[in-house]
Amino acid sequence: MNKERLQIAIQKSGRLTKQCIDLLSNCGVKVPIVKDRLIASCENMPIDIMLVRDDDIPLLVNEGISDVGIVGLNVCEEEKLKFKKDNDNEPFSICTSLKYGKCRLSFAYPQLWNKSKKSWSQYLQNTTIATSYPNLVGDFLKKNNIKANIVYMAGSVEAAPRLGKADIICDLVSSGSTLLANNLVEGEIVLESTAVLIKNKTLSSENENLVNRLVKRIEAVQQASERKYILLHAPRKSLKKICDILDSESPSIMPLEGDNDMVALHVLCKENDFWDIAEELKSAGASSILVMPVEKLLP
Ligand code: PRT
Ligand code: ZN
Repeated sequence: MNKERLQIAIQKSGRLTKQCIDLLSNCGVKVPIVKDRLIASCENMPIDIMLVRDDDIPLLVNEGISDVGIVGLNVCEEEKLKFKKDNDNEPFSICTSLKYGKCRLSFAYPQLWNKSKKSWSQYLQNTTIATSYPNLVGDFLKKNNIKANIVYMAGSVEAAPRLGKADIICDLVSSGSTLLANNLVEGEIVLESTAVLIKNKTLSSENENLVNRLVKRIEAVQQASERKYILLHAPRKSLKKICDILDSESPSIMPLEGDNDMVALHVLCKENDFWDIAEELKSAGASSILVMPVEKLLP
């Protein structure tokens, strides 16, 4: 392995893979991914991408085999608790949170669970809980003074109550349809998660600089993805109202040749879902509304 190049570990094949590759590519890290290859070398920057299972990423980063990694906060926090238990020191650090891989680690109860008990903590008391995240669940129970038995399952956690392996589960939820299909009801949330960028604690100064540059690029790409560039024509008399709807600090306003009543307005809008705003703008007299994506936004 070439230690002069920054090693970034991402998930080889799973829910985070495509978004990781797209994000890196939008940050100018061009990576030719070759099927079944463990390492892909970036053509235009001193960066190599390691394609591995997501569960291995925290360990690879902690040991410095990989300098940086992208992994779900759920995996990151579970592994952090494991490291702390074994070594009692803080391992890798989180550089920035990403906007994808959104989910939550939640308890889920069978729909017919005894409803006479009052609070969620009473629900959990003395139960058997199946989960792939025993450290996060154990930590949560301890902080809330709950005594329960944790059963580790690597997958198909949602089947545990039906199989008689556990009373309750604690698993990742996004749309909730898996719980519904298994007659389970979501309860207390242990952790809200997105993908995060993590880094080794002792990087060389060159690699530290490269990671800082990468984080700045990621932030620029992520900010841009939440913005739209709007061009529209507005009646001069409705300008104040239209600017209020757009919630913009400083729109550019230009005259329209041969029309004294109308102006052209250019503005960066924070609203990603533009439909509601577009209807309001129309009612306020705006016309020729053009909505464009923003690729990068540098402060
Ligand atoms: O092979 P490898 O070990 O790399 O992958 P993996 O199978 O362990 O992970 P993968 O690809 O399933 O997920 C990678 C990461 O995506 C997770 O660690 C989370 O950070 C994030 N993520 C986001 C999710 C979900 N959403 C998600 N819904 N991971 C898993 N799920 C599963 C969940 O476990 C449950 O089975 O989807 C089901 C629930 O989904 P809903 O939509 O029915 O609620
Ligand atoms: Zn995994």
